[in-house]
Amino acid sequence: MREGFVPWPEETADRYRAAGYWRGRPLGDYLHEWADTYGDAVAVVDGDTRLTYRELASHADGLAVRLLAAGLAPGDTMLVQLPNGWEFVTLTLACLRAGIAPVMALPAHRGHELRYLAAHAGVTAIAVPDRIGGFDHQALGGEITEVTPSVRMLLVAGADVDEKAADLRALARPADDPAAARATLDELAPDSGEVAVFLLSGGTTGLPKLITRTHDDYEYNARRSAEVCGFGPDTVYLVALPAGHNFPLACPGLLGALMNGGRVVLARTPEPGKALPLMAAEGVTAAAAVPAVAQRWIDAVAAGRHPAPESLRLLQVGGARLAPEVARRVEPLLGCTLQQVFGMAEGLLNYTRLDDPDDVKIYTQGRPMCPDDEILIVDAADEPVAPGEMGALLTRGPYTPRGYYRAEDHNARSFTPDGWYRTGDVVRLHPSGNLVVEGRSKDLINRGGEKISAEEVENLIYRVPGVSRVAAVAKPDPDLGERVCAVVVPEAGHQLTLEGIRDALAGMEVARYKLPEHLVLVEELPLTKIGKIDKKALRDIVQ
Ligand code: J2J
Repeated sequence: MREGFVPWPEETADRYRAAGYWRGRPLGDYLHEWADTYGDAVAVVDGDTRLTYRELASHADGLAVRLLAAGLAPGDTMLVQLPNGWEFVTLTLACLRAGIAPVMALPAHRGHELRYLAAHAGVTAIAVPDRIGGFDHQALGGEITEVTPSVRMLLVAGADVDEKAADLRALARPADDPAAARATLDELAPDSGEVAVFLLSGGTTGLPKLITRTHDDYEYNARRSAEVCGFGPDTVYLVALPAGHNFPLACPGLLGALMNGGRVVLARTPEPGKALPLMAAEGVTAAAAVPAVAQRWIDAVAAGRHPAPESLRLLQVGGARLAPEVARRVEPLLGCTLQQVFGMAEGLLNYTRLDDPDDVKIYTQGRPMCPDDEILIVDAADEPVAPGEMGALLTRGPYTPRGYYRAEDHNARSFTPDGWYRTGDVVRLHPSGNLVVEGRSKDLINRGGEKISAEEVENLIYRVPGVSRVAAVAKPDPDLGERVCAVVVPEAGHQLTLEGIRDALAGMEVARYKLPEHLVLVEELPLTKIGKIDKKALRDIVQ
């Protein structure tokens, strides 16, 4: 077992195996089973590129054996920062085949995030695109390769690959001897209890935490989600959110679609002008969106800019609070079933069911997908609240890990001694048995589903000259739900501006979505009785 991974207790693991949640097979093991079952059906659509199930398996095998031939080994870790495209899907499957665990970075991440992730996970390889828009990801990948001693390989997906890098597209073709490649990979198959992928935590700490998802737990995550969502061979699933997010990856996501012989359609952007015509052209039946995206799709249809895609049957919405006024418009305007999803990369998934009554679909965030998901709603003393009262949500279950990777101190705070994960969400039980998310106790900003740690932003702003004290808080926003607001006490004689702070952070190579979008200058920060910064008072000030 990988050092730094926190296992489930043995008796609990036995129970999950006996109940059939954990099947004891690594995820990569399923690839050829899918290819044998669905053969020439199209598995992946990315612009003009279409891969059948057979092609997907042979490309992934070819890539996997070439990665191993280049010196990577089972048990290695790879930092993956790729946009939504066939290369992402093929590389992820190749990694699963070879027992290399991808660390799912976002295309929006920059040097600040990537350097830390590469070092913390001790990655041996980095995969990036050549460029996206004006940004040279290849150059940044090269810099990180140089400063991270463990990195042995830089893979670049694109038309313009430097000599120093390996050309991902060229490596992702069938092996010279497919049968031998398959046999080698079958032989090397990792144990199903090993880490299959590392997801990034929404994070409340100064630095993002890595979430270990094993082959056993992640396979169940996608399989059970697909069951709840009714995925089958006729499913055409749109990946419009960044594919490395848990939601579009495995809830049921692209993995859930592939497990069932469905088709995965990759969109580079969720913009209505691109995503809605793509859905119509490809006959998309199911899609996942954050509320901000769902709202834009609904508005575009309501304004007559695009027709609702006729094929769409299911819209999953999650990642942030969905206002009932928006929820109510989904079915009439988009002509599909709304499913609310209250999920987390740390595990627990709550879904409203497809046949739930309207008031459940509109006013609740669903219920756990697994009979063995345990939930507790507790007060400040960790005592259960009365049914229907608000409280902090704790959870354990067959796809909720017992700790973050290499984060002992933090784990002591985020998990109880009995292994309950403290979600940081404040919820209440609806009479229907579903959960309603009422708020959160964790200190983060949820910007259109993208989670930003207040502490991380504060630490960065403290490095800006002229800042005496700072607190980052969420400012409510009609489009994104929340945006980052920096409340700053300037040092005497310093003129601070929002632009100046944003430029300073951009200079530290911080992902753009984390930069503050509002600035409030104050003479002092309000404190609680015990002398901590009073975030609640600040949120009231910046409303
Ligand atoms: C309110 N808050 C929500 C919801 C998540 C599916 C869907 C979402 C995520 C995700 C995910 C919410 N209403 N419907 O991984 O597989 C907030 C909560 C939660 C946090 C988790 C998936 N759905 N949230 O958003 O790891 O605060 O996962 O704890 O990014 O998002 O964030 P994340």
